[in-house]
Amino acid sequence: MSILNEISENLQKGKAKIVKQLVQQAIDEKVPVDEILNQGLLDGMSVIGEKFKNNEVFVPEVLVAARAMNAGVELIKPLLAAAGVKATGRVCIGTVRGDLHDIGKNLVKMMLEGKGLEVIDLGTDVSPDTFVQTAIDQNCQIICCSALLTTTMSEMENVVKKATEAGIRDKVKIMIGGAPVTQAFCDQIGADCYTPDAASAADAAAEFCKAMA
Ligand code: B1M
Repeated sequence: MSILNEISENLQKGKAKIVKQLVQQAIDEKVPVDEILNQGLLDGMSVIGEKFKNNEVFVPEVLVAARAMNAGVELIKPLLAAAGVKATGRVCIGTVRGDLHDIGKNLVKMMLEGKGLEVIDLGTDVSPDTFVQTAIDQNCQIICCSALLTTTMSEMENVVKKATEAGIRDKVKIMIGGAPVTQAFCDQIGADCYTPDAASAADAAAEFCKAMA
């Protein structure tokens, strides 16, 4: 098995310590850093994403896989910058105003990072102003909003309205999700995309960024 396959396999098993050792070995063996990222770490995370989508693995497995990915990414981050490897897009994400649930939002964040996107995590209880101002200041292609309460999902409509008022609606995609959110609600508020789970959100975000590149 090649070292890149070994990285991918061990990442899928959540073996952070081994992933870190293997990534260091690959660096020492002068494996190109973009290959370590794409064919090792991101490959492993995308397998986990698919399995999560198909209910073959669950939240704990995703969390340990993401921890293993981060252990590897930490080692190659400085090398990626030096090699001029750029993120494929930039996204800001948060749970909407009044809502403190962040487990799903964090999963979406990990899956987005697993697609090679740069993610600005605004945390929870995020106002429409903060979403929109961050997208402007940080040049984000996508705003990702999560909501778990029926009482807070209406804040997503306020994000769409704020983006329109700020004149960035044609430049930024607005993606929404969370347990009470539906496609019908997405259509009703004029957001760009609803996805039911974290892995589909990451797939859709990667597609948007590719189309906007
Ligand atoms: Co709260 N809570 N909670 N809670 N909580 C729910 C959501 C609830 C359904 C429980 C219930 O009554 N059965 C209910 C909401 C009812 C409703 O609105 N219809 C509820 C309530 C009422 C409350 C409080 C109001 C309770 C109170 O204080 N009286 C309060 C609200 C606080 C606030 O936010 N202001 C509250 C508080 C809390 C805790 C703090 C205790 C804790 C949150 C801890 C944390 O997040 N750090 C908590 C929890 C854990 C839950 C439950 C049990 C689990 C939620 C969760 O994390 N699920 C939940 C009941 C349940 O769902 N069984 C409940 C796992 C997570 C992986 O799923 O977030 O749906 P989820 O994410 C999924 C998808 O939805 C999707 O991807 C993920 C998986 O792939 N997804 C996206 C999420 N965001 C996305 C964005 C995307 C795309 C996909 O694109 C951008």
